[in-house]
Amino acid sequence: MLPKRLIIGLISLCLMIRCTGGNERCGASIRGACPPAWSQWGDKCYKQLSKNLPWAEAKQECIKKGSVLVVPQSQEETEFLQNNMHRQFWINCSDLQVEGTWVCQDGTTDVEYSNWKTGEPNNAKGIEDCAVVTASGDWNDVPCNGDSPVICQRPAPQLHF
Ligand SMILES: [Ca+2]
Ligand SMILES: [Ca+2]
Repeated sequence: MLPKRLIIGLISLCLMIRCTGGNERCGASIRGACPPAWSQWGDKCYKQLSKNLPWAEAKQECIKKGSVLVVPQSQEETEFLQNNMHRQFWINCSDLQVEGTWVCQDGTTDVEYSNWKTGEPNNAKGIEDCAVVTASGDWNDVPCNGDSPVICQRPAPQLHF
């Protein structure tokens, strides 16, 4: 049996390898640290809600769970969500404030990544102000009042040292 001190030393070493060095505050996400029923990918936890909702309700339900409506930031993240949750789902992007000006938020921070389908967003019939990931993985603007699957995201718990 390995001495306890050695085991703790090895665990600390594994965590420190994830650090960027110097005096910078650094974090390491803990594998399997998401709350029960939440799935982890990288440093985020995700949960699909049991029913489909309109966009504004979807956003509210995620906030109630201490999370935000998902907004995937890469093709890899999109594929994880499509393969493990649902092919199509709301994302935290809308042009409700100013028509044609799309705002995508990761929590309360605006994000730049987008993956619009060719020809989208097209504001069809003048009533499309909320965005979904489509079955093909790219984005489309659709009416906000339709029901779509909902995935919430929250940061995975971090160790800071
Ligand atoms: Ca619009
Ligand atoms: Ca559209």
